[in-house]
Amino acid sequence: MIEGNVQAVSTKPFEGQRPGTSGLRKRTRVFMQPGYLENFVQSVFNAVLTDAAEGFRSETLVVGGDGRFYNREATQTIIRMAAANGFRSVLVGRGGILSTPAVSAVIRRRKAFGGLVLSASHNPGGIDEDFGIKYNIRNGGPAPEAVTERIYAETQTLKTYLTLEHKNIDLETTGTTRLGNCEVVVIDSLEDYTAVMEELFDFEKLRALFAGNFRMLFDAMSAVTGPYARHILEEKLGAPRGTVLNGEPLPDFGGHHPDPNLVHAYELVMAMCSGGAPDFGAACDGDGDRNLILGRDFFVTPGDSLAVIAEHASAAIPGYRAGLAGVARSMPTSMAVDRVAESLGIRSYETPTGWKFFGSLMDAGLVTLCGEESFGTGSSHVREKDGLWAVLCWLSILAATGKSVEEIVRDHWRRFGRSYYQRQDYEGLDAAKATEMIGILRANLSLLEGSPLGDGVVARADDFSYTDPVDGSETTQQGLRLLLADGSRVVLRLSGTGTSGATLRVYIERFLNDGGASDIGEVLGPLTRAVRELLALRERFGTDVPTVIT
Ligand code: VG1
Ligand code: CO
Repeated sequence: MIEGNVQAVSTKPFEGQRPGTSGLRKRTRVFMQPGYLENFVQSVFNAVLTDAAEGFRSETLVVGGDGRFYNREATQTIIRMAAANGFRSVLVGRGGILSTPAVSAVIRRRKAFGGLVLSASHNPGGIDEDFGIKYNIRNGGPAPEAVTERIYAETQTLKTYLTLEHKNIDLETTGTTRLGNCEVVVIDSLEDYTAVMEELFDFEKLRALFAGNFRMLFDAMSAVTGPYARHILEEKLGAPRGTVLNGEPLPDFGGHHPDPNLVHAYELVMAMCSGGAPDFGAACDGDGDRNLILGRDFFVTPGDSLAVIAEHASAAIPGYRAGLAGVARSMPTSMAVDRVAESLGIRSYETPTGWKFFGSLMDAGLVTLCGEESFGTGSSHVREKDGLWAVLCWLSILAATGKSVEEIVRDHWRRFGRSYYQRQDYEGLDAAKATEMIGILRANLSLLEGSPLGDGVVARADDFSYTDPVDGSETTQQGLRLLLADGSRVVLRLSGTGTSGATLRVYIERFLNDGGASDIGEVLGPLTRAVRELLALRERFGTDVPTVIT
């Protein structure tokens, strides 16, 4: 029996609580409506109750977020609801703070039942910006689609949620508070994550790197990785103070997009292009699962970064000394890593967009490394993509090879050839028109086969669907693919993480075994222009200029 004063509060379903690519993301004010967050959280609990052996009585829930506006209030609400729903314990990051990979690490190391991550990731934060919540399962990874669909079904019929009356928990100090039968433990947000990094990487060697002339800049973008990066890079590895820029997590991320790409991480990009730039630059997103890798005046695309890490992991990183079981990438991600996998004699799996599809492959021991074109890289050490981990991978490769970032990538291109690759985003489109456009193209895909596109010919056109090789689950409509006769590709899909309007993502890739010497604009130009015409972007939306190119 739960002590205290559990209350069943009557509620009515809210529309639109279906989790997208990565959890439920909405405007913050939408989340702040009475009952909105509560309904979703109760729906999660209802949906996963049958996965718990004896109800939640012997189970632990992890809660943490990226510190954005409403993080603390939401954390207090979830603590009360978890206690009322009978959880044995709730582990909360101090200050309500846990990066996404840290949530995954805590769930795994402390054998928790699952966790709730409060974040809208790279989306801006603030009362007029975005908030989000995502449920992670026992393996530490995002709930697979079968679970998110169950959650969504619950949101549509929910009548009551459970909570109890209790004053707010002090989130600022580590320690334990009892709420009825539930132990609420405020934990050090950095401890579990740092321990995992120390298991994987040779901190001695990295300390020696910083003890020499090597210098880096890390931009935490006023988001969650600030404390993690300061602790690991500056305190543990001895990088000079000031290595971490924007290291204080702010509820509105200083008014910026915490999205580590060439557009939004401009402060870092400028520093890396200036005279006297350091050897290495990196940044992470709002919740710490994405990464940007820069050399001196040199940008490493996420697809190349994944391929380079795969190429060097076993030689440069102790945690991967035994080699890689396999690799996986989301379908729109460049095929660079496939070539490395081939040379290593391991398999490369192609999954739909979103980290939830990698979990079953990692659990089954089929893959060690995974990556997405959207600045996400990770491995089986947790079940989320992991920004700082990628930074430590690069530091390890730099230390092991003694080469510069640019030399490492150019060596890679010489050995494997280069996937010239770009993602062109058109944000803020009219959602109905965008959906209609994709629908028309989907219906006419077969007509495109055999017809010219830019300077090539479409050999095959399809709508990507995926059957999970481990559990057999099927996922359809994951992106339109135009596969050209020369191996080039164009992929088109609509974003599943936005909160207003639609974002069209156009992914363009062309492989050349030219040592990487060509100009990317020239290589991709003809296909870029042809796709704009094919989609009649100007006619439909009044513009054919992408808002962000990565
Ligand atoms: C985007 C990316 C996808 C990534 C997802 C969550 O999704 O394309 O690769 O997994 O964001 O990343 P979409 O549906 O908008 O294309 V994160 O760091 O925002 O949790
Ligand atoms: Co993120």
